[in-house]
Amino acid sequence: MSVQVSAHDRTAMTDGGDSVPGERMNIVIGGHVDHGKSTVVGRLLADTGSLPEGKLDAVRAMCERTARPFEYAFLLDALKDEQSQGITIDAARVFFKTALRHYIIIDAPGHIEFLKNMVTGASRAEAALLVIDAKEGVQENSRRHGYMMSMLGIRQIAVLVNKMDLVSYDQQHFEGIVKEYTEFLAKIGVHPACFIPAAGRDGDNIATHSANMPWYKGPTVLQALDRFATEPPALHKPFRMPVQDVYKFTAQGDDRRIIAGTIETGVVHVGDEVVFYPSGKKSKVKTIEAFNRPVQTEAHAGQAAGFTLAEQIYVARGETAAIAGQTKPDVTTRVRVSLFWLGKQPLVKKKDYILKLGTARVPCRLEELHRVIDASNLNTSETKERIDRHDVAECTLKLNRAVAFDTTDELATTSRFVIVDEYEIRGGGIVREALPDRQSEIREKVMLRNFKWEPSIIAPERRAEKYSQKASLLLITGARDTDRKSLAKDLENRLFEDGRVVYFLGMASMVYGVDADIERKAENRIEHLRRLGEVANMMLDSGAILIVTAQELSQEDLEVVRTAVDPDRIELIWVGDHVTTDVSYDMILGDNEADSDGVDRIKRLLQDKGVLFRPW
Ligand SMILES: Nc1nc2c(ncn2[C@@H]2O[C@H](COP(=O)(O)OP(=O)(O)OP(=O)(O)O)[C@@H](O)[C@H]2O)c(=O)[nH]1
Ligand SMILES: [Mg+2]
Repeated sequence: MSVQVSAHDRTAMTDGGDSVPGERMNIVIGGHVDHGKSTVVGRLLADTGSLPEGKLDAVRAMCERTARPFEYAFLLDALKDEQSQGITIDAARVFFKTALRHYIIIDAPGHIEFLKNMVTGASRAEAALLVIDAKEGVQENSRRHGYMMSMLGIRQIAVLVNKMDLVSYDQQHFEGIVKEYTEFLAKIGVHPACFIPAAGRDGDNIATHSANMPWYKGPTVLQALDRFATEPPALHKPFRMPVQDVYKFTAQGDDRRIIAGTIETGVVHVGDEVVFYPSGKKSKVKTIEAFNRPVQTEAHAGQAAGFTLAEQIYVARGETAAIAGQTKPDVTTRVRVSLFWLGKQPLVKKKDYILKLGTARVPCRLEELHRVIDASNLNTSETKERIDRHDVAECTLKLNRAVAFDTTDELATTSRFVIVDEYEIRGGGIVREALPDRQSEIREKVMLRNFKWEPSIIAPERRAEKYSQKASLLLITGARDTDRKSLAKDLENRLFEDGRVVYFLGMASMVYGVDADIERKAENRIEHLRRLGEVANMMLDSGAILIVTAQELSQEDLEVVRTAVDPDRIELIWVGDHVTTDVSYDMILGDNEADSDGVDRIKRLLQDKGVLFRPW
């Protein structure tokens, strides 16, 4: 029997399942502070004989030495200390087993840890234990945790009414709590499997039935756990694998890449046609690369996997792999979500946050707030202008670029996200609905174009290596009276002299050529930009650096171009002291800087961004 408490595992390459034989189940334990979560877990370990030799005695002796009363919760601390060796533990995972299966209990010490674990954790919980102190009764966090569990899709819940010794094992008292909490949970759609009167400290109804509560005929905690159904791996669902990393073979002349990630749902076979979203690029699976496993022809939900593709397409971390013909993920920059906010600072409009969904990380903003719910009492407000700590909100988020995801009704796992503020996770939730954005129509076209794209036998890296540059689009924009064109031409000349593959594309060349069939009217602006994006995309595919000038590009204009051209390959330079639009730029050149100094500065920017490879 192994017992282990470890920092929760975020490495991509660990396999979700195969190392321990037999069935496994992840359980999360929640409840108000001090209601006895850790005690219950410690007791479960002790009573199932899952502790390392002598551990219990050692902790008891330590308590005696320090004249402290023994606590089962100390067992967990002792196990943690043993294993952590300096790394911060954010969610303790405790292992034990019954005759039926192996369990991993996640004693998430707070909301944030719980959220992290459910959304980004290696071991997502399938079931939950909610602990309520019999004497204190249902408290704020008993409700909040219940809400969060239900929101994140945990359907199997057992409620432990703990510390029954403090209420003289009274059945009426127990029934009162059952009634109150059942009513609350029913309002949020949760129907617990059972309520168990228990005393964690003394082991009543934990592993064995308690003589103190002969009136209780239901299951012990262990029995309740064994009655939970394991979720079968989601094999029958559409295939989804968020791309974690792309590894390149380093052998000479070998330009294959391994697309790696953890498969969330479904199965992939060699020969399957995979499509990557948001780009819509597709290729066939050539080989499935196993990590420390024999070569295989399929990989399935729960596994960390990698595959190589028949054609060399450019795929990056953050995209999601799906299989052609199966239900597609949604792709958009506007989502209606339910989220939990845990930050000290409220979530407000006009402020940038980072949304992490699957392996994608995108800046986002709160666009509209539809409803705010206080999860501790279910009070609702439709007039609040911000989301305070512990609020649950229904709102619309606007993302800085499109991501692929599923709605919670379609595929729960790929609908979950967290929100990062100031480098810390401060909230999270689920996507309820994909909303259209202004690029929806273009995006459809681009996805089809990518789907149909004739891949080159020359991989992008080969061109990059040959030309010592990363293909890029430089958009030079600014207010009406700024001289962008001379700057662009000087830059083109300079880069050309340096031996770069570079081209300046004048707007007139577009307007009277590719755009000859559409008038220069405001309502055609998006179509002009789409075509510009398509031309740029081809030039970039050929490995070139393309320079384009345009007057007063707005953020929306940029987003249209970014729909057609990989956003990582665009640099935007604003010329002029005054920024007259809302566009986000990579560099600004003042009124008097658009000269040869300006060209130098742009060159440096391109070197810093890795567009121009430095000569050493
Ligand atoms: N009387 C009594 N006290 C208990 C029982 N179970 C736990 N306690 C006590 O309740 C206190 C809190 O227990 P913990 O297990 O640390 O509670 P927790 O929920 O893990 O607390 P946090 O992790 O701080 O939120 C400790 O002093 C325990 O000894 C019980 O069945 N009866
Ligand atoms: Mg605890």
